[in-house]
Amino acid sequence: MVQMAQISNNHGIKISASLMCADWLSLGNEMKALEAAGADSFHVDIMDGSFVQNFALNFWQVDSIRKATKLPLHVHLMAYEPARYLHRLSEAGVNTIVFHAEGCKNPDYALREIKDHGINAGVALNVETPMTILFDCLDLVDEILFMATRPGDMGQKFRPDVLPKMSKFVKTMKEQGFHPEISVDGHVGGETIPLLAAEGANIFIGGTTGLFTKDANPSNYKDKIKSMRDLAEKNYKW
Ligand code: S6P
Ligand code: MG
Repeated sequence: MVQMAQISNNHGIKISASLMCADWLSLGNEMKALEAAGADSFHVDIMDGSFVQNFALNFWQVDSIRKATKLPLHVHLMAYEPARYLHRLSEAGVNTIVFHAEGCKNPDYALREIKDHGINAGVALNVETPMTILFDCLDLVDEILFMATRPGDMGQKFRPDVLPKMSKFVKTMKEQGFHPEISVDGHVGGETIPLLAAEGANIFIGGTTGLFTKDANPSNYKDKIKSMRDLAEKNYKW
């Protein structure tokens, strides 16, 4: 039975650590340190090499990651026809699947499939993608992920045009009485978090800009997560 997205103001600020950007030669230690430092979830990027010209994590790695933590796994699926991957991701025990609307002929169907597996369902939008792509299925969306860079890579420049896009979207959501979680991925850090939180974002994906910075190591993850969270809490508006 599909659950409809609820109207709620209580999502809370969440900081999700993007594992693609962690030190893969010591991933177990990285995950322990991030968990102890207060990360709310692990962001798991999955790419098909076609929707984006890159590969990130695979199913076996997700299985291992699942065994290593009780924190929620927040999957960002950058792939054509995402419904093909849902069953396997469900077996791996992930908590949220966010897929790209641009790679999907029928977002409505994919959202229902995810929810039927008991998993939170989200849709990611590239900066260029019009919101109208979602208008038939807003009631099914638990989360909207706004890309603030091009999907497929870390370490890119921030796209400021994501801000008016979020603003327009939030206005529409309010008019229609929906309040999905709003996440942002790409160049999320000290300079951008205040702007994104002010547009209604409550989930911040920590990559090379805000969390896995050049000076990052397990002993300073706590300070980095705290400073991301403080900035978000101070500036959050809905
Ligand atoms: C990129 C991917 C992201 C990155 C990370 C980038 O396609 O979806 O999740 O792992 O978030 O962060 P940054 O700060 O390097 O842009
Ligand atoms: Mg991502």
